[in-house]
Amino acid sequence: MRNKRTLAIVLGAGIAPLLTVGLSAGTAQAHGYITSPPSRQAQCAAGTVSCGSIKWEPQSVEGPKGLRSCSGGNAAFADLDNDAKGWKVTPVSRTTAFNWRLTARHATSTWQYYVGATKVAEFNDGGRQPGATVTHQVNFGSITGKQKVLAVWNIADTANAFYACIDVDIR
Ligand SMILES: [Cu+2]
Repeated sequence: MRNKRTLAIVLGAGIAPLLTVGLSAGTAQAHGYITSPPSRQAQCAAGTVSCGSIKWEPQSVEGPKGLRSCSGGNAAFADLDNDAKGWKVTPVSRTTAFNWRLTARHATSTWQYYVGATKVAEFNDGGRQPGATVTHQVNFGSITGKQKVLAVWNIADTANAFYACIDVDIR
């Protein structure tokens, strides 16, 4: 009994600040990222690669539409632009499922996938609100070998997009 009460007090003290943080993050910084194959920010969050603050908010790589960088232009997330950080490369097939986890389900214009300057896939949601998880089947066509895929989530009702880079070996 005494142990239970102590636990309740500890939890009570711990939950209030967590809720406060959770709510402010929910309104200002909750968005989405690619979980599999593991994107660079997912590898940061999992501790696969050691990173700066991106490890706490892998869903927050937001920047103006039209960028082609892994960090979305965020200096605080510059780790993501560094190709020499030892990112784990995932072997994938010519057609591969990319999975997003959305912590805020923003109305969506398009989802785009680039390898270098080549847009290999685009999915048009026409302004619809996506589910909490989204999966796209991406066909790489004649592109093979080790590649850095840039995935872009273009938001319908803001000027911004979310960015994620995924290191793959297409076989
Ligand atoms: Cu958001």
